Amino acid sequence: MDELTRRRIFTTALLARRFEDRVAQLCLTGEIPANLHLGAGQELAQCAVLAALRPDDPMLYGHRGTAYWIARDLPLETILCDMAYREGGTNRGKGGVMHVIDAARGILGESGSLGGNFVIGAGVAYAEQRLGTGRVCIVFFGDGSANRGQFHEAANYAAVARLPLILLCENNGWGMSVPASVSTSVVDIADRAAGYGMPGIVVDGSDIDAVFDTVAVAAARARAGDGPSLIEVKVTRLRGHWLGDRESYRRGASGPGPGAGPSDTALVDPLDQIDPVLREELERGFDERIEAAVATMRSRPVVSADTARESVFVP
Ligand SMILES: Cc1ncc(C[n+]2csc(CCOP(=O)(O)OP(=O)(O)O)c2C)c(N)n1
Ligand SMILES: [Mg+2]
Repeated sequence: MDELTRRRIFTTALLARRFEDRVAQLCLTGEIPANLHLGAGQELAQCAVLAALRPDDPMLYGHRGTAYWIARDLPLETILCDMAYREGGTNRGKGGVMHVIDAARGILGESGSLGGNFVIGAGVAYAEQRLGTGRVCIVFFGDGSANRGQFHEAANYAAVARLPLILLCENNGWGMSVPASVSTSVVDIADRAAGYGMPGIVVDGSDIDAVFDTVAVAAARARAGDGPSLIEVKVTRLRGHWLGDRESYRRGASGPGPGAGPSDTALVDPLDQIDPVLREELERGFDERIEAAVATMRSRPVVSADTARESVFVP
């Protein structure tokens, strides 16, 4: 990876962290009525993954964080307008935090019903293959979501049809308050790839070189017509499942506690690997950018109920 790419990955991940901290404040004061799933701890891996792909490769993202969109250069004010249900969002403010969609940037959305992404992603990959675009579709999902039935359907068909698809699991060891050890049959989700005849690779999410290289290999393979890959990135969820999560299951004696899932004391922030002097340089101007975006969001009207029937497809 060249130094420019490394800087971009660091900058995007740092911006996502700072931005989400500000969004969290706006949620707590009620200005943004979002059910926010903080990406803290997972941003660096997400940004390294996307840096290894082309900017127009279609992606179905997971629900954790905003780095996916920031990495695709979606303006912060657009994201805020989506979250605050205001005009100026990608969906004219109708989608909220879960449904940010910008097809030109390859941002195709997510399925609020976990698992939907797998089959939609396989369909997108099928379309790219048929159209001969050379694009690779990536589907981000969590370890908990890997237990959905659609994972099986999509993985099997993608392998059979040699679809240009990357299944990218962000394994943070948790599905809400449930540790992976009591919900998932394998320690490494990537082991499941063998059952579908595709490569399955485990990679440390804090090692951005390893993440970047692994995704680059999978993308080259997909573009060459050799089919899908399953990549499992081991990541740390530094915060609760969502903003309002008190995490008693992590801290209290009643929860699964250390051993079953990541314990509080074991948590290491991947952003701490960035040299403090470099970090300060990269973060310069962040607060001004974020506050300008907040001001723009506040200046936009809340989406009117009168528009509710627009853009609705009725056969
Ligand atoms: C079909 C379905 N079941 C349950 C939920 C509620 N839900 C939202 S996030 C989540 C946890 C998912 O865990 P994981 O896939 O590991 O992602 P993480 O939150 O850890 O990033 C659950 C159960 C949902 N959205 N859809
Ligand atoms: Mg998880």
